[in-house]
Amino acid sequence: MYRTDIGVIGLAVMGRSIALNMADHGFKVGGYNRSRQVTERLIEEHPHENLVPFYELKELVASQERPRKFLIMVKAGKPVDLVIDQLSPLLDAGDMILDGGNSFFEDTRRREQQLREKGIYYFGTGISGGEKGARFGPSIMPGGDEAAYAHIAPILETIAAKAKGEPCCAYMGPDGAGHYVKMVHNGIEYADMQLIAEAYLLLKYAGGFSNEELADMFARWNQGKLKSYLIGITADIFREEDDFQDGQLIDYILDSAGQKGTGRWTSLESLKQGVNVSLITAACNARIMSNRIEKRKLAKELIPEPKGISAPEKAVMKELVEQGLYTAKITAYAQGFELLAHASKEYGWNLRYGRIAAIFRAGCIIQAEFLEDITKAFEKNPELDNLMLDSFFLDGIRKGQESLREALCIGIKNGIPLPAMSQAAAYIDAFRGVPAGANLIQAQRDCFGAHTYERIDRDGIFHHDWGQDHE
Ligand code: NBP
Repeated sequence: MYRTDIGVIGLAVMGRSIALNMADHGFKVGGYNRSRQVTERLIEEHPHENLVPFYELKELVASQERPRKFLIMVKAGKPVDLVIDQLSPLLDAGDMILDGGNSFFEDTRRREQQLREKGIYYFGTGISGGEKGARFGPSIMPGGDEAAYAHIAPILETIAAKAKGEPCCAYMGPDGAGHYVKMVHNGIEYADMQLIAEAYLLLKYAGGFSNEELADMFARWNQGKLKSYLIGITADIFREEDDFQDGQLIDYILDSAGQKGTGRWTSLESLKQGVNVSLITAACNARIMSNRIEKRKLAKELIPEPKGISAPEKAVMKELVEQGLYTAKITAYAQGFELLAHASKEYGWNLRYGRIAAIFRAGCIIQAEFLEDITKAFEKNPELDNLMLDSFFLDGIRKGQESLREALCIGIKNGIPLPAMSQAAAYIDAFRGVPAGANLIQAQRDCFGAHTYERIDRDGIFHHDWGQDHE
């Protein structure tokens, strides 16, 4: 009988890539997929001495010593429950199931509790990096029982990406913590991508930069403080020639983007937690607006273009957008990490923010130089309320906010939609404590609903008689 170290259940793009990654690192992997032909195709296309196909779950289970380990890589939602229902009756107390898909953290909490009652350890395991990351080194965010983590750590930490020699995988916290961190990672990814798209709009439509100039500029930015996976691929994208005609592919791609839901989950969760993640929400809304293709065409005819203003010369414009983008990026990460801090308290997870930033440094979509600075900020102060209060990021805001505001003025005057950058400026202003207009809102609430109000000159709760007409 062939012995395996771990079973991978679900051999589509992600499961196949992770299974091969494990096999490359010397782990004996059992591969199982609901549809037999997917397993057969994998073995035919990628034969590997450490990867063995199984066509019956009970045989996959029998191939392991206890505690057995299984990584589920199927579509999030009902399929995960169905696989658990088939697998768990075959297991013993102490065995482990890892869900490596993009499951909703509340589902993970429920499954973890149900399986814990049977003595089975369940790990909601966020995996980022897409197909390439999964194949050659993803960022991995496992959440579950801390003591049991020791059994899966050798496999996960070996196959994870490495940043300065350290694995981009670490124990996140109990039950849904790993999937929560992955959800917020994806939310930040939405904001990051939207900010880059807005920088592109500003440079192309107000600044008049060509694709070649943009490619060079992004490649240079990728040497400095904006250095990141997303900036790097964006530089390459601007250079890519079209497959069908002359010119770059970017100019032939439809201006409408989809979403799978993790950004929306982050946004909904933030409202539940009472945390402002306005850049992530703006990024979700920007994709929603981009989908209204026919309505946008119609409204373009109806609403005249603004008169517009001239942008400054290219060297100045480039600098404004670079600084503005960096400043806005700080606010996006500050919001995302604040949401993690609230969730950590709410769910009792004891998340370690510096460690989270550290495992985002390689393997995942938001990997960036910048994350080193986030780790340092949390090392200096593990209880840091908001990244913008750390001296390094505060300095970034101080230096960059004027550029952000100027870039926004140019964009808004020229009718360029900049929802995420606008939210960054609004967040900085709300954060720095300038009048928020809430005195008037208190007055309105007291006027129409007798909701009472508080005063600046004395303690207590007050109600004013606003006159009968307002009742
Ligand atoms: P998909 O999300 O496309 O799911 C396909 C897999 O799910 C196939 O193996 C399929 O089996 C299996 N499956 C389904 Br659908 N229903 C099932 C059921 N009732 N019982 C058993 N298996 C079932 O695969 P993926 O793109 O590899 O992604 C896997 C997970 O990783 C997802 O949660 C995804 O969100 C997440 N993720 C994906 C990426 C990415 O870049 N693609 C990145 C990060 C995370 P079949 O072959 O029999 O239909």
